[in-house]
Amino acid sequence: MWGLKAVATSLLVCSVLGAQNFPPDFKFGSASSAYQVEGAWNYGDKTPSIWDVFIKNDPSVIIDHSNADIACNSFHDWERDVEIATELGLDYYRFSISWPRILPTGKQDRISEYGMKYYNNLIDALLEKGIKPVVTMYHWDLPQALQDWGGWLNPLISDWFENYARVLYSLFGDRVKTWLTLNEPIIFCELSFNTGKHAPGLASAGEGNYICNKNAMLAHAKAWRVYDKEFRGKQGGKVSLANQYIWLEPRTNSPIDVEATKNARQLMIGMYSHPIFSKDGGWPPVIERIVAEKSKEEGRFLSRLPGFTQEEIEVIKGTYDFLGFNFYTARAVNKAEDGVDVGEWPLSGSKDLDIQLTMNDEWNKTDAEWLVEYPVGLRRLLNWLKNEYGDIDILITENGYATNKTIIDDQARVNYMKKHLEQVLLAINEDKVKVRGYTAWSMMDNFEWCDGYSLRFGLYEVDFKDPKLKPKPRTSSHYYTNVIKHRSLDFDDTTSNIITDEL
Ligand code: PNW
Repeated sequence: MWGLKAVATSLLVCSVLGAQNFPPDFKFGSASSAYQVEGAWNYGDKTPSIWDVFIKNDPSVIIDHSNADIACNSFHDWERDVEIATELGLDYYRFSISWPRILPTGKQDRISEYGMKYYNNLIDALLEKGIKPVVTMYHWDLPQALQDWGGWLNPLISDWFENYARVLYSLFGDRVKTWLTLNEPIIFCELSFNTGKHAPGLASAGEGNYICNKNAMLAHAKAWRVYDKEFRGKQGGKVSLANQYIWLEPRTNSPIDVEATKNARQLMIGMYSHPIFSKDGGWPPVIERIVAEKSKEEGRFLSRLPGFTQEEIEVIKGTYDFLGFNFYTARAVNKAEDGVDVGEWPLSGSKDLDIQLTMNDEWNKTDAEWLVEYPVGLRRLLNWLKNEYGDIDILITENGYATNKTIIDDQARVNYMKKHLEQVLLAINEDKVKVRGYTAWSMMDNFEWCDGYSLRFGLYEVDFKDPKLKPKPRTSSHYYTNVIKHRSLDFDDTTSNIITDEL
């Protein structure tokens, strides 16, 4: 109930939070990815991606033994997706292009008519509604044809990716002005090659993930450079990548844990950002040194972390027009006691650094095992990034909340979104971090990788048993529509009224 005390507290909260309005040019979007929504896995000349093959080989890799053969049926029902994006009032819609749908061999020898038509339709329809397309080139669905040649472990992948990027710029760059090369390389390198839980499931902890990391940095850089050299002049867009950052804080104030946390941030954030965004480029020096020492102790002549040549460092350094990242969660860091098994996730490098990443009991749990809520971490992260890499324009490319139930009145998601947006506002207004936009993951429930359809992130609910697959708006969709409409967190709204912890 709104007692006097609650009202007073809320006024206090408002004044402490400062202005509740977003800058007039701040942009709001929502996101999806090809594999998670499109379905039509073998339509026309599309060839299988590594995820198609991974699941078909062993359906038990997905918790509910489901697959994404149909998913949200977005390939056939893109008009419905545009309608939802319009209903939400989005400034932009972030979606990804399926590499094997547009280039069935993975190479440039054949461009699919079906693929071109689908993405052209989607892009044109969005633009007609005044919604900008923000396009991810790679959201984990590598053509199996390229996996057969080694995929992310083959150094040639960066050239294959450069060619793929060139195709995308020439086909769609007249209308797409914001590109994200890779989605969360840390996740596709770690989960594919460290734990092996993601396609192609080739666990080789402490090796494969580092090789993938290097190749991913080069792939991103080459795609950015092609744009810069061949397309920027006539197309005038911007290119970056969508990294995954988990905010890390020391478990205790002991100098040992504080030091461990500094190193852990270089592992979690730096390995995918230092080569691109730092002044010096290359690997974070501390990680390069520690992995080299460990490798030597193991009797190896070569570090498990492959080095960059000076030329590679220069190729990668500065390949950004803004900084994009996905934010969901946080971990506490402590130095592992001798002999303690630090576990396999989130990072195989935890073993190299002798650190443990754990959850803090004070952070709210969600239905996703890995997702604990720590919105303050987002503001701290934004400040850390500004200190570490400079005053770069930032786009939050994903942020979202999971439930394992179908639930229309998703107050918990509304709360999560509101608390994160409050921290974004504080970072903009108080800390002067240049956050330019926020992306809600996800526009509608979709295929949540190894969690199948058991975890839901959507602003719209999808009943996957209903052949029509008609999404229903959740309370969070009304809330987000209001935020976008008012460009503020301060509005009177009964459909998405929030009971926050403070009240
Ligand atoms: C992201 N973590 O994955 C992906 O970009 C989406 O495709 C996915 O659906 C969404 O977030 C929700 O899971 C993540 O462990 C995977 O911190 C793992 C983590 C974060 C994001």
